[in-house]
Formats: sequence, structure tokens, C-alpha cells
Amino acid sequence: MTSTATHCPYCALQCAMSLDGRRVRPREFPTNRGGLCQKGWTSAEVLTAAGRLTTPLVRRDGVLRPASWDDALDVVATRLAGLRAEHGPDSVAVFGGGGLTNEKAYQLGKFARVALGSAQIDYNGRFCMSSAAAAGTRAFGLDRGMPFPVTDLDDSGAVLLAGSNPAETMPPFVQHLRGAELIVVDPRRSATAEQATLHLQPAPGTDLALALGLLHTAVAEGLIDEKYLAERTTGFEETWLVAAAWWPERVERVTGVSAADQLAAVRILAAADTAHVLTGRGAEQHASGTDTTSAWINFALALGLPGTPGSGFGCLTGQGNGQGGREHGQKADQLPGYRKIDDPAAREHVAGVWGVDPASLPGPGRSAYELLDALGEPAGPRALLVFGSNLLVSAPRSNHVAQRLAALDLLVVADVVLSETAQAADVVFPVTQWAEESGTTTSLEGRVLLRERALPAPDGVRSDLDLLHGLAVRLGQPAERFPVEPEVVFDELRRASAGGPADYSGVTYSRLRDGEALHWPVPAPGHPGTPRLFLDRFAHPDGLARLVPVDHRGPAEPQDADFPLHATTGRLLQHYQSGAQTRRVRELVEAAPEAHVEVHPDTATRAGLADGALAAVVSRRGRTVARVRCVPSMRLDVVFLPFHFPGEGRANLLTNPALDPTSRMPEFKVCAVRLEQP
Ligand SMILES: Nc1nc2c(c(=O)[nH]1)N[C@H]1C(S)=C(S)[C@@H](COP(=O)(O)OP(=O)(O)OC[C@H]3O[C@@H](n4cnc5c(=O)[nH]c(N)nc54)[C@H](O)[C@@H]3O)O[C@H]1N2
Ligand SMILES: Nc1nc2c(c(=O)[nH]1)N[C@H]1C(S)=C(S)[C@@H](COP(=O)(O)OP(=O)(O)OC[C@H]3O[C@@H](n4cnc5c(=O)[nH]c(N)nc54)[C@H](O)[C@@H]3O)O[C@H]1N2
Ligand code: SF4
Ligand SMILES: [Mo]
Repeated sequence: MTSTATHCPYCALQCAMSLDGRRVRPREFPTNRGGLCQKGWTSAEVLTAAGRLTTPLVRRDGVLRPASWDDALDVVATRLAGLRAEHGPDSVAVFGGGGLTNEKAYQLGKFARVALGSAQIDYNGRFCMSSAAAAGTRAFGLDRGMPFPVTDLDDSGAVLLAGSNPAETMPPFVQHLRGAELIVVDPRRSATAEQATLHLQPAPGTDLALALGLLHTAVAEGLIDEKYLAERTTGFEETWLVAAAWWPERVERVTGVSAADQLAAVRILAAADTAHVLTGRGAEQHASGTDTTSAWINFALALGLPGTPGSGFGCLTGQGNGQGGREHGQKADQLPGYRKIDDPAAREHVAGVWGVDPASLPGPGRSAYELLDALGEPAGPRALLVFGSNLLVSAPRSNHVAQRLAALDLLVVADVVLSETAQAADVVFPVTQWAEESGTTTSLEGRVLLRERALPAPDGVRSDLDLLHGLAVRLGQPAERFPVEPEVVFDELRRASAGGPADYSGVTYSRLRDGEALHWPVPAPGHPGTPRLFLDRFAHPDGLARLVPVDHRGPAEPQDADFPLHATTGRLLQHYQSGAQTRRVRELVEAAPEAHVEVHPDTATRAGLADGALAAVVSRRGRTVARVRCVPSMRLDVVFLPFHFPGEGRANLLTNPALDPTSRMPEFKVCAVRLEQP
């Protein structure tokens, strides 16, 4: 049996594995060093899982019925053409995903702008990394989540993790933290916090105050790097004007983190020869997520970490292609190569590669939640095509999103399984999974990886690229404009990205096959790639990093008498995202079968709930039913729910779609709730 070297289909660590037939074996690689988590080990089971789609489905008389590819493509193309003719090109919208390969993300953006002529495309990365990306761009002039290789962390003296729980979300990553003093900032005593030297346990949504407080303490203790600030940054004075008002006792009052622990954290980081500050979704998924990430960056800059050999600041990218997926044009405001869609030079370049008039490219469209919110409204889209997202489980304010999807004239979903969103669709296309197709992803360290096809696709299943080709041709596009071969698409992506911030022009499939470690930018075929950014200069024109004066705002929905607790949401080891894939793997379901809510025992008792009983968690937007798990280390004022479960166990029935003004990220990580008997 042949063995094919590939990478895990799930998270951004992109652990290396081999597939011998459908048997997964871990593979030695710098990021995972032969390790895999339970999801990676069992990932091949999804290839043959119950519910695997192998035929297109078209809704007739209210029921999804099998159809041929040609019939399904004809139905969709005819209806899209009709909607466009009657209501204009923006009546058709597209929703993509950060799990899609670079080739698919690129082709999806091109399909929306060229074949549909629609501005209305965005993707689930808006719900994931958008605050991190906005803050990174603002500070450094360029957003590559981790501007250094993961293995740099092996030699770090101290690491502060703000709102990240890699012990569950990227288990093999944790081995890179073993040599460092670890400070974990998390309202929960997470599995990662259990391993920390110091656990700071702020109330959800108060990281911004905490980061300001740590900056304050660093200044007060004389522990900032003044030479670095003078030579490599601007904006410290304005930033200090805000941080000066965040003295330790005030920070303690707002966050719940003691002044002594604030001091201890600053001292650990300042005493280390090399140190890193890393953020995860806990800090970023807030209506103030961009400013909160900026506050963590400001603190890292004050300590002189970013762009210093052996030290650094990074945001831990989440989805398998969370980095590449945000660079090649499926985001509302972007063109390939991380170009801006409103930049005339970028439009000219990309239109040249696509062979269209730059003036024909639509401008920026709505952000993900705003797009969903507008579906079926008089001025909003009437059709939605979904690729790689299970919105009915993962988008905020689920009840409302379900209503908006139901108001559409046409919902089309391409998926590998009949996800909750696919079940609600008018047309469903069965597509290939990672092992059945080739394509590239860009991992959390900005390294481009090739996942080669290892298995034949099941009968009836085609790739997303094939589907886009079929639709584009039916919409009148020349066939050669939408190729189906991943390598051909990648070669076009290289040209489209050339000269852009995320320049892939020097990356080729053959270099990747040879095992070259190519971190972007790779601006020429002989270029060795850029594992470490910012060592000499940051990417702003003056080469300096920016500290940004930001102030604490707190959660968009404060606690009150009716909703006295804060709910936060996140992940469990066993399930991936909406659970569409992992809820089909028996071993994972047995370990984590249903929705639960983590509660302090006293909080449970006050609500009349016992450990193991079902509880209703109620917010202004909805009601979730979940099993009570009493956890003595929880804060009394916080409950935690994983968001992987469907139906009435959906955490997103509760969540607040208050949006960050810059990134348009919804506030997944904090909303006001109460506990009730179910
Ligand atoms: N097992 C598993 N692994 C995954 C995924 C998965 O679904 N399952 N998804 C992948 C993806 S797409 C992503 S984005 C990453 C996410 O990876 P992480 O960011 O590690 O995951 P989360 O569990 O969403 O959030 C991390 C922690 O933030 C804490 N938190 C909640 N509110 C706050 C707050 O206000 N401040 C702070 N400081 N912390 C807070 C939560 O308690 C939680 O422990 O994981 C990737 N890996
Ligand atoms: N409450 C709460 N909600 C959250 C979060 C949170 O922390 N709390 N986190 C947010 C974050 S960070 C993220 S990334 C999102 C993720 O949430 P979703 O966007 O729902 O992501 P997945 O569950 O990975 O959905 C991917 C879907 O695409 C399918 N799929 C997999 N590969 C392919 C492919 O190659 N092509 C096609 N067409 N389909 C494919 C899968 O079967 C699955 O149905 O959830 C967000 N929602
Ligand atoms: S850590 Fe991420 S990439 Fe590695 S095996 Fe687990 S899910 Fe896959
Ligand atoms: Mo994510």
C-alpha cells in the first residue's frame, strides 16, 4: 500500500501525518514533532462516516432528493442568473471558510467578483482571526499571525498566553512551551492554565484593562525597554497617557486579577532573556477585540519583544488554512496576496491576471455577520452559496441567523457531510475531502504546505474547484478562466499575489514536494522564504511599529439583575468547530457526547442545579440546554459552554452579535445570561 505524506485536515498547527490507505500515522515535522491529537488520529474516519455526502441533493416538494451533478448545477445556475437579472449582481452572496485550501479560497473570491460580479463575499475567518489581523496590521504594517517559526518558542524564557488554550486546541504545540515560564490569562482554569507557572483569571472581556495594567506596572517598575521603544516604535507617549490611569488596584477591581499577580507576571516576562506574548480567541473575539489585541501588542512592544531575535508577539491562527484563507480574496475587503480591494493599483494588478476590466471588480461588501443579517431583506442578498462553514451552529445569535437563512430564495451548500446548514439548504453539493484532493494550506507560522491527494474520490463526489468551474461556465464564463486542477489554480494565485504583502510568487508545488520550508513572503522562485519577519524593520513605510492608544470598554452586554452571569464560549479537545466532522467519529462522540455548561458549584446551587443535571442557560437572544458540570475553579460570575453541539445545545443561541468597529468580529466570548431549571 502506498503511503502519502500529508497534513491534518483540522487546525492551523497542520500536524504532519502519512496516510497508508485510510490509516493515519504521525510524521516527524518541526511543528508537531511526531505528535497528533485525538482529532488528528481519527481524522480519516470522516472519509467514510455515516452521513458522508456522495450525491448532489435538490429540494423538491420540501424534501432534499438525490439529483445528478448536471441537474443540480443547472438548477443553481438558472436560479442565480434569474436573480442577477432581476435584482442585480449583489443579490447573490458567497460565504467561505478558513478551512478551504489556498486554491479554493482564491478561486472562490474570483468566482464571486468575476463570475457573479458580486461584492457580497465574506467568510468564517471574520469570526476567527479578524481582530488579530486588524491589530497586527495596525501595529506592524503586516499580518502574519506568527511572524516566527513555532520552534522559536522552544528557547523562549517566558511565554504569556492571553485567551488561548492550546492544551485542548493544539495539543502537540504545548511541547514547544515546556522550557518557558508560562503565564496563562484565562477566566477559566483551562487545561493549559493547569500547566502554567502563573494563572491570571480575569473576568471575560476585561483583558484590555489587564494589558493596560501590566503596561502600567512595567513602567512603574522601570522594566520597559526604552532603547527599543525609541529606535523601533512610535506612539508610546500617547499610549502611556491611557495606561497611566490604570494603576494596579483599579485593574484589580475591574478584572479580578490581584495587584500582586500583575506584578509577578510583569517580573517573569521582564526577567527572561527571551520572551513571547501570544493571543488566542479568548482575547480577540470581543466587540473590543481589535483594541484588546492592540493592548497586548503595546505591552509586548514596551518589553521590546516583537522583531527581536528569540522573542516576539504572535496570534495563534485557528483553522487549517486560517492564515492563507485570509490572504487570497474571500474576505469582503480583499484581493489575492493580502491586497486591499479599494486600492487602485491592487485592482489593476489582479484584474490583469484575471483578464477582466479593473472597473468591473466590485468594491468591498458586507462583513460576515452583517451579510448574514441582511439575507432576504429588501436590500440584501436573495441567494447564498456556502463553502466550508456550518453557519447554523457557528454563527452568533443562531435563532436570528436561522431566520435569515430561511428568508432566502436560494441556499446552496457545498460540504463533505450533511451539516446542519446543509440540511436547511435548497441544493447541496457533495465535495471531496482533504485526502481526496491536492491543495496548499498556510499554517500558523506562515509556512506554505502541500497536502497531496492520497485516495480516489468516492463516486459522485467532486472538488469545490470542479463545482465552481461548473457554475462559472453555466454563468457564461470561459472554461479556462476557472481551472479545476489545484496546481494550475496555484500557479495563477502566485501571479495574482506577486508584489502583494503576502507574496507567494516563488512558491511552487515542486519546491513544496521537495520539502522546502517556505514561509511567506517568497517573492521569487529562488527566494528561501521568510521564516522571521520584522528583524530589521516593521512593514510600515517608516519601518517602525506603532503603539496604539486604546482604552478599556468592557463587555457590550453588562451583567444585570435579570442576567447576572457572564457566559463565555470555546472549545473542547475532542470536537472541531461546529462539530460537523468530529460528531461523526465514534471515539470522539463517546468522549464528548453532548453540550455541557461549566459552572462553579455555588453558582449551580444558587440556581437549584446539581452536577450532572440539565440546565437552561438563557440570554436576551435565546436559550441553550446543557448538562451542568460543576467546576470548583470557575469564577462565581462566569459559565463556559463549548460551541460544538447542534440543536438546543448550541452555545450560539445565546451569543451577542455586537461587532468590533474595526474588524467586525462578533462578541463570541462574553454575553449576559442566567441559569434556570430546563
Ligand atoms: N479541539 C479543537 N481545537 C481547535 C478548534 C476546535 O474547534 N477544537 N478550532 C481551531 C480554531 S478555528 C481556533 S480559532 C482555535 C482557537 O483556539 P483557542 O483560542 O485556544 O480556543 P478557545 O477555546 O476558543 O478560547 C481559548 C480560551 O479563551 C478563554 N476565554 C474566554 N473568554 C476570555 C476572555 O475574555 N479573555 C481571555 N483572556 N480568555 C478568555 C476560554 O476560557 C478558553 O479557554 O482552535 C483551533 N483548534
Ligand atoms: N460561540 C462561539 N462561536 C464560534 C466560535 C467560538 O469560539 N464561540 N469560534 C468561531 C471560530 S474561531 C470559527 S473558525 C468558526 C468555525 O465554525 P464553522 O465556520 O462552522 O467551521 P466548521 O465547523 O469547521 O465548518 C466547516 C464545514 O465545512 C465542511 N468542510 C470541510 N472541508 C471542506 C471543504 O474543503 N470544502 C467544503 N465545501 N466544505 C468543507 C465541514 O464538513 C463543515 O460542515 O466558528 C466561530 N463560532
Ligand atoms: S493539533 Fe490540530 S493539526 Fe494537530 S492533529 Fe490535532 S487537530 Fe490536527
Ligand atoms: Mo477559528
